[in-house]
Amino acid sequence: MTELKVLGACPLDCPDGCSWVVTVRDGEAVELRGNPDHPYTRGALCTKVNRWLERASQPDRILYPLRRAGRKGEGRFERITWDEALDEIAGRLHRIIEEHGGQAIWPYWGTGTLGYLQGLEGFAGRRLFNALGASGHDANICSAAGTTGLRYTIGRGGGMDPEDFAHARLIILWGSNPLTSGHHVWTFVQAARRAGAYLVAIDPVLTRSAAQADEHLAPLPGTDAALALGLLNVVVGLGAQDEEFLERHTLGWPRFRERIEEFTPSRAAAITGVPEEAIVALGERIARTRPTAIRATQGVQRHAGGGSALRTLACVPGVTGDWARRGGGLSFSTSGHARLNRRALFRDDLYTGGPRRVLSMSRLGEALLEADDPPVQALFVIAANPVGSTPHQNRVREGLSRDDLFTVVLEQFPTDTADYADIVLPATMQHEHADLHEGYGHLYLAWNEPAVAPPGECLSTTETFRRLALRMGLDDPALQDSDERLAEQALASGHPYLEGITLDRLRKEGFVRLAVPDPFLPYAEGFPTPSGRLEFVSRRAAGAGLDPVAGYTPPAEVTDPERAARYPLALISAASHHFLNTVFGNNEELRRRSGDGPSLRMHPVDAAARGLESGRRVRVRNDRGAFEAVLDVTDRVRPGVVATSKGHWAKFSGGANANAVVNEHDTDLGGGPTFHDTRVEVEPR
Ligand SMILES: Nc1nc2c(c(=O)[nH]1)N[C@H]1C(S)=C(S)[C@@H](COP(=O)(O)OP(=O)(O)OC[C@H]3O[C@@H](n4cnc5c(=O)[nH]c(N)nc54)[C@H](O)[C@@H]3O)O[C@H]1N2
Ligand SMILES: Nc1nc2c(c(=O)[nH]1)N[C@H]1C(S)=C(S)[C@@H](COP(=O)(O)OP(=O)(O)OC[C@H]3O[C@@H](n4cnc5c(=O)[nH]c(N)nc54)[C@H](O)[C@@H]3O)O[C@H]1N2
Ligand SMILES: [Mo]
Repeated sequence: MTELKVLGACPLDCPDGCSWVVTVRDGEAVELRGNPDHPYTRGALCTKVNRWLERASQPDRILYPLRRAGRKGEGRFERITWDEALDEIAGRLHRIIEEHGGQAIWPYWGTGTLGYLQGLEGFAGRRLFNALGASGHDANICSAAGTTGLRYTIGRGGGMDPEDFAHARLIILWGSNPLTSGHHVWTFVQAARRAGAYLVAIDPVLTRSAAQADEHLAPLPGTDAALALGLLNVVVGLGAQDEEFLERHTLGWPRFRERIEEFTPSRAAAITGVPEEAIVALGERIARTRPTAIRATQGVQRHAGGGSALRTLACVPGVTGDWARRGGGLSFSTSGHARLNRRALFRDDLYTGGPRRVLSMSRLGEALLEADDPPVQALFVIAANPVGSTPHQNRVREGLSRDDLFTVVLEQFPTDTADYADIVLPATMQHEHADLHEGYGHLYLAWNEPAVAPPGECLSTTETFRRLALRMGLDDPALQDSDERLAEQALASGHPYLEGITLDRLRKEGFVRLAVPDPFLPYAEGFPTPSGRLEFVSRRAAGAGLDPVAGYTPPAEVTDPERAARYPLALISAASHHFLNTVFGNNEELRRRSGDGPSLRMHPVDAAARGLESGRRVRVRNDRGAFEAVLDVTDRVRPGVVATSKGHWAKFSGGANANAVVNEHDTDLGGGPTFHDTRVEVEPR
């Protein structure tokens, strides 16, 4: 018997990017555990990833290439060989390119893995799609709004080191539910609390995390920037702004101050629905507590004004000077900090077409149904499940049903999206392939060494596209680079934060902290904006036709009175505790724990008005579609708001999930989706 311990990393779309250890006995993975040596994730995985190996050997795993044998959407397939699959794909692509040009091909990359080799961070296969002259893909579904907003204010999406929450005296969880969506930050939050820090949660829902806080404010969804301005009004009223920081490190303070003065606590209360006394009390607490740290993640920016929300939230530590203090500032993501060489990975110089058309990930239905210059003729779905995860489910289904569309899905499981494929290609899972990772919630890089051989005929994404390139007669050697070679190219950016981090070292140690200064205060000495300062007022924003001054942009549906008259309830569909987006949505035990389909939390006042009680099956609907849920009547949501969770597979939930009612609508900045900015009515089923 031989036994090996192989170091790897969780690839899922979660800020924590856990380090793990796989025990391999006689070539078989028998155990997968958190790596106790990792300073951020410290050996603990989550309820979902604890079932990783169980998932890998689930009976529904796709092990062979498949060709559609039924109608699109029906999910009937026959097994074919890799040779047949590659021949068919290459033949179809050659014909499509001849007739419509390369831009009729759309590589639709999702977030199933964030790896730099196999997944979204490195856009696996991008070199091949460049060589084919394919359309570009704007991967805006998750954090584009917030990242764009932050770029205007602080120059980059990356914020404070989450480990430094341990040094904060006041922590504000602002539209963030870490006990569900990335629990390792909690270690550092708890360390701060043991030292006396106060914890506030700002969330329309009393989440798992909010329930642990010292104080909870429940604003109307999408009104956070107005709340931030109201809080700053109190801070400035007390003269608690950091004049020295404002003078040395910010741009446009007098104009921003005028804006703050427009948002009195009573006006902020009227917009947000948060009591005026609570705004005054929290404003006073911020005024007197240094350092204050804000954890604002993606929930707060899934609204029409979501870009402005982050743009304005990042101004708060600009006014208090907390960006210069350890344990102060704002943490949205850390992904701006690891400076891997994307250009070397992407090789956009291989692109062969004319000006490149870029299609929006969040508007798949629209692009499939309406794009005509040229129409999308071939869709590659790579580590994505858009039927489950993308807005306006019915339009997505309609688009994917087009007879003239050739759809290839690279997948591990027969998802709601795979059901629409012409060809399904069997994909490896993380412990079966190599990858390079950063976390978007910490400052460590990781190497994931393959632990076992893939089952059946599964191939990694990189290998799939190497083979397809050859089959298509493309002979540029860059299309054949090995995984190790790609990783070396990504690491060779020459940036000081990557100094001393080689593939050899990563392989040996599993993970390495970026070579950042200690402590890491990214903006203590200046900001990567055009002025080198935190920009309350942005010329770039003005140039893009936006308000030059950071401020409040209202949501699209939540505060629209006409829509509210037709659909009185605002729906939030945030992270499910038991799934990771739609990954694990087909795991029996996790499905059972999640209640076997969506639930819907509703305030007792709203339930009484509809004669509904807990346990009742309801239909959640608007003019775009409907989904079914089981009602949970609770005062854990504010009146006027209902809450469900994302990630449920439509095929196990009566044919639809929350995205049946979500609009294809762009956020103010970054072109992101507006999942939590959706109005509905709820009725008995
Ligand atoms: N268990 C689990 N973990 C996950 C995921 C998962 O599906 N399951 N998904 C992963 C991914 S892809 C991402 S992007 C992150 C997302 O994780 P988060 O950043 O936490 O984002 P959400 O889950 O969308 O929403 C977080 C909270 O914001 C609240 N919220 C919604 N609208 C508003 C608002 O207008 N204002 C305020 N103040 N709060 C609001 C919601 O009620 C919710 O409690 O988590 C990752 N981690
Ligand atoms: N209503 C609502 N919808 C949402 C959200 C919300 O808050 N509310 N959140 C949005 C967010 S934040 C995100 S990031 C998106 C995510 O949306 P998607 O990017 O579509 O992610 P998933 O639905 O998880 O689908 C990922 C798929 O990749 C597959 N996969 C995993 N690893 C690999 C691999 O190595 N190779 C291949 N080929 N496949 C792999 C998995 O089996 C899974 O089916 O969802 C969004 N959808
Ligand atoms: Mo996400």
